Amino acid sequence: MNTLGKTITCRAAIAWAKNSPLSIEEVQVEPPKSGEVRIKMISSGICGSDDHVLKGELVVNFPLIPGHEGAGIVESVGDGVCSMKPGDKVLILIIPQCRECDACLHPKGNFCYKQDVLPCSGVMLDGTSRFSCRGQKIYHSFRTSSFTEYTVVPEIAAVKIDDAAPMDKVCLISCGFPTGYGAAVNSAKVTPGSTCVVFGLGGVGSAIVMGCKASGASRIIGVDINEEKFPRARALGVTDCLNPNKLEKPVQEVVMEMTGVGVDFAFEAIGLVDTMVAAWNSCNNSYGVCLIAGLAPSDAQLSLEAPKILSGKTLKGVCLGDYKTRDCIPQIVTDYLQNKINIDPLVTYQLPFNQLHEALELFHSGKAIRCVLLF
Ligand code: PAD
Ligand code: ZN
Repeated sequence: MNTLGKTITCRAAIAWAKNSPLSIEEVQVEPPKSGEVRIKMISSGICGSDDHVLKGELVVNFPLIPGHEGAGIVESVGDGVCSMKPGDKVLILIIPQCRECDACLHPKGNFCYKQDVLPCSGVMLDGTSRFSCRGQKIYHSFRTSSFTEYTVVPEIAAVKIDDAAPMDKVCLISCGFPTGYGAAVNSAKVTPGSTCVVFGLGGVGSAIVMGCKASGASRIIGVDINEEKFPRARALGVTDCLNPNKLEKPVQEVVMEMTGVGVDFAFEAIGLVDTMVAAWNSCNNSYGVCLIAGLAPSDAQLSLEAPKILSGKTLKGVCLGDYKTRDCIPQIVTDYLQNKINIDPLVTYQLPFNQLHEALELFHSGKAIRCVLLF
């Protein structure tokens, strides 16, 4: 059936309100407008950021179609789109790259001004939505909704990848993998022989562990309250596992005792203020580097002992591994195809889209590092 220029009716998951169970509904997906692309989704991961959206920890507009960690095939393109064409394999990007704003033009910046995470408007760049259900407007999630058979995203929030990419897995290279791996290898630049601590051993934290290991870290301490995460974390390179709920002292004190001087590199991949503070306080006072990848609730404030800033350690936030997304993500896919990196250990489950609730259960129980939905 030729769908070009026509509204497509397909299945999508809708969150009608915060904390309400997702329901799979028939939705209408309008054709892409100028500068947009419509994509047939092939796979989508379930990321911690989606969970923050569904729980209302991030301020967003409902109803919305969640998901952002997606891989698909371009169905059609709007006027002026020249970086991809129908039939191309693409990843969608929660952090776009417009190549025009201050962040994109800066050699280090990657938090493109056209992102829709902080804050989340839920609409396309022209202020309107491409989704509706029974006549009601449905909002987008980060301009990248992926829990749907078809989505529309701005051209700058998608990137063409190698034709040989296995589409049932590479969705993780759209967000979780580069976020974590890049935090270690690109942002922190973890050094050989260093000591690291990773708070949160989910999808992002596991990719951080992989990056620390690949960088030659000699000790990687993994922290999680769900001990189901520990066997897989050890297989990825974690040398010591800590469950803060089973410790007699605050976890940062235990990390200090274990290392004597504090770690060289601490990473937070949970999104909680307390674990951000614990990561900061686990670092060596003089040269430690603390990287925050977790996304805290919209109204959260971070409070640190101000005098201790003076001693020299570094606090840095990191989004999408500090990669300029359209420039760097395709190369990560190619590196995967050339066996330079391996995302396979992160893909612990793959389920068809109609088993979305089972997939969410695997996510919430912590049984999955990443559970991938297949469309
Ligand atoms: P995830 O749910 O797969 O992993 C979170 C892990 O944290 C789980 O293993 C939990 O058991 C563990 N955890 C929860 N609470 C605690 C606690 N109090 N102490 C210790 N461990 C705990 O999520 P994820 O890995 O997909 O995402 C992690 C965070 O990273 C989340 O805040 C998400 O929004 C953020 C994120 N940031 C970026 C970015 O670019 N900075 C990209 C993608 C995700
Ligand atoms: Zn994500």
